[in-house]
Amino acid sequence: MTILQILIIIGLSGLLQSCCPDGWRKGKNSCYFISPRTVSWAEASSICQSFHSELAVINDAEENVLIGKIITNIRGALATNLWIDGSDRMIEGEWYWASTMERFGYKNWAINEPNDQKELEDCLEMYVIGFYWNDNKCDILNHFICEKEYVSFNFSG
Ligand SMILES: [Ca+2]
Ligand SMILES: [Ca+2]
Ligand SMILES: [Ca+2]
Repeated sequence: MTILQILIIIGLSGLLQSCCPDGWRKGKNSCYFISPRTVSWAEASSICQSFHSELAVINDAEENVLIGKIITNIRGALATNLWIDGSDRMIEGEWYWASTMERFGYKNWAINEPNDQKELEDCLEMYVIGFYWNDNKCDILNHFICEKEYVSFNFSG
C-alpha cells in the first residue's frame, strides 16, 4: 500500500465517522434521530424503518447515558417520554428488542417497572427525565428515538 493510498483511507475514515444524516445526532457507533412528532409505538417503529433505521436498541449503560445527553439538549422541545425498540407483546414479561428479537442484556428499568399496569403495557419507553425505562400502553402517543449504524465504507466496492 502506498503512502497516498494510506492517506486517502485515513481521510475517508475521518469523513465517514461524522457521517450521520442531517438532523441526526452522532453516537459511538450509531446515529440517532429524536422525532418531534408523537405517535404510537407501532407507527414509531415503521417511521424509523422508512428512514432505513430501527427504534433505538440500548445495548449498554454508556449508550443509555449518551442518549440521555441528546435528550437533555432538546428537552424543551419534548412533550412526552420516548419510545425505544423493546416489547413484551409475544410473551408477557419476556422483554426483547423487536428489531433483532434478542432478549434484553442491559436493562435500565425505573423503580417498580415493568409493572404491566392493567395488563396493558407491552411497549418500552424511556423517561424524558432521568432516562429510566418504563413499560407503557403501545397505543399512547410518544416521541421516539430511531437508531442507525454509521455508513460503512466498502473498500472493494
Ligand atoms: Ca444501540
Ligand atoms: Ca407487558
Ligand atoms: Ca409501566
